[in-house]
Amino acid sequence: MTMTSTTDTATQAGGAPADLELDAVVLGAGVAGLYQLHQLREQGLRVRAYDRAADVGGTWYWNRYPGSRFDSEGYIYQYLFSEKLYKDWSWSEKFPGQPEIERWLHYVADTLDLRRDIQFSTTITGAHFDEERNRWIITTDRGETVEAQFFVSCAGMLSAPMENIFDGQDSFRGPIFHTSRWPKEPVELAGKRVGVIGIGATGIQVIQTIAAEVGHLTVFARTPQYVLPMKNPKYSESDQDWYKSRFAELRDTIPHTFTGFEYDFEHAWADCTPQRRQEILEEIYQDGSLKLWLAGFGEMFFVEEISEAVSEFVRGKMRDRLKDPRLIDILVPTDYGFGTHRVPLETNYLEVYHRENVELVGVRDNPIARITPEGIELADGTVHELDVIIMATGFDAGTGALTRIDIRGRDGRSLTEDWGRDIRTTMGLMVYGYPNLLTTAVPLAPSAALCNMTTCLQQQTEWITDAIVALRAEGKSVIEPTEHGEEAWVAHHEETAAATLVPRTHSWYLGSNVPGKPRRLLSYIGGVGTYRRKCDEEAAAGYPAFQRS
Ligand code: NA7
Repeated sequence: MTMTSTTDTATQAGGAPADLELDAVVLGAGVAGLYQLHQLREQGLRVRAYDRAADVGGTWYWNRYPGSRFDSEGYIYQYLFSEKLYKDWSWSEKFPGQPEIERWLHYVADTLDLRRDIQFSTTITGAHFDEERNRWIITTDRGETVEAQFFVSCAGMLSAPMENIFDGQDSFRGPIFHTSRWPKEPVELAGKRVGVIGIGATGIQVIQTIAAEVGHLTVFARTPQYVLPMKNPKYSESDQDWYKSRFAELRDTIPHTFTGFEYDFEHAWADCTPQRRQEILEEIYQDGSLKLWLAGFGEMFFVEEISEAVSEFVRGKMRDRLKDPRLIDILVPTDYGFGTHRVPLETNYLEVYHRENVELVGVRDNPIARITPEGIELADGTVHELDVIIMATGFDAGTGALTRIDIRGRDGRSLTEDWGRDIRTTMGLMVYGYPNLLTTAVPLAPSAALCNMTTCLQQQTEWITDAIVALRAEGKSVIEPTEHGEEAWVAHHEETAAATLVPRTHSWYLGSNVPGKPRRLLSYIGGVGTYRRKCDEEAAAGYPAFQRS
């Protein structure tokens, strides 16, 4: 793509001219990046978004694997800043699939005329803060240099795939696909021997979708997952009118609930008889949504015996469907609590394992040793021969998108090194030592885990816009966290996390899926509504956790 009329020539620290000078560079053109670009442009900033992808969509551009769909209701995943933008789009079902979600983001980009300020198929490879001139010097894989006052990351919490993790991957004779790098061209799976590694939210969607199509499916399962059945009704015009008529109510409530969904914790365990508790669990389970996790009994996140009781309820449901003791042993969790790890929704997923052409291989005690030309070899030497391998192996969550870029702040400090030692941010919005780097979907804010992403991303991008506008209005040019401000937020985050059972799990929530990653609960767990209030108070008080000059 060539540069547009916003091109200017600037001079870098080293004397070489930059190709483009901007007020702000936005990293990413997904749910957050599109809205951030729109907001900053509306404020009159010269701004450009960059994305590695060939089009808009972010997560919904990349995750085009079979069965990819929302676990959030479509009508709460939308932007709430414009009633017209909201109402002019109609979902065809409650939990839409990736193709429809991608079309929705195209609709947003078209309606807001965003593409003219997005440079696609471009990877930002470096961003260095020039302390003399208070400018970010940003480089791309196309050899361009862009200079900007603000660098705003909208790179997504789950966008850095764990894709090259097994010995011998290159030796495999067939194709290997990571789910979030699924090709746009159709992939022929019919009749093939397909292996899926991973049974997280992604693996489950893939497995339940392709089982009937492939010749033989081998699922490699390590940590068992609690799952909840999804009820996904198709929407008629009157259903669409119904949810659209709730626009004002949704706009006024969703941003303030504990998880940014339309529902909130309604019941107190202590107030109910044992029979009533079972009735409530059953009622919520029948909703076919994430409600049992995000709007059941809030005490299950804090009190071990309540966690155990709710976990046992879900285990019972899973056992009833699985029947076979061997399947139950591999697939039903027993050593961590329901909801302390992302809960996937599924459709006939457990029943897949009763199919003749599906084989479940437990790799907890007999791990995957390597990939060979023929297939997957386990530690005991067993080889599973395959034609295609699908890696549903997850992401380097929260930090990976930025640590894979060479980002340098004050005194040349490296974000990759800093977060390699300890993952810290100020409210998930900035990092100490990195002036004018504003962040969404990074650790220590309520994103991805226990948050409806669009709710959180709208709030964060709006906070960032307000912070930039306030700074400029006061004739200042630099904002950065104070050391004390960051310390206080990290301490608050830790205290909030430690009060819950969530840090006891091993998953991407804690970064424990990435070798060597410092362990910390990545998402803030004090609640979306509470987080918003704290961010608003910070701004209203004149940004005391930040230094502005
Ligand atoms: P997840 O939830 O991180 O799941 C990754 C899966 O891959 C999980 O079952 C892992 O098992 C498995 N995995 C990873 N490495 C291995 C090895 N070496 N051997 C066997 N199994 C392995 O990623 P998803 O993409 O499913 O979901 C990420 C988020 O995207 C999800 O939470 C939603 O918010 C959307 P493990 O659990 O580590 O034993």
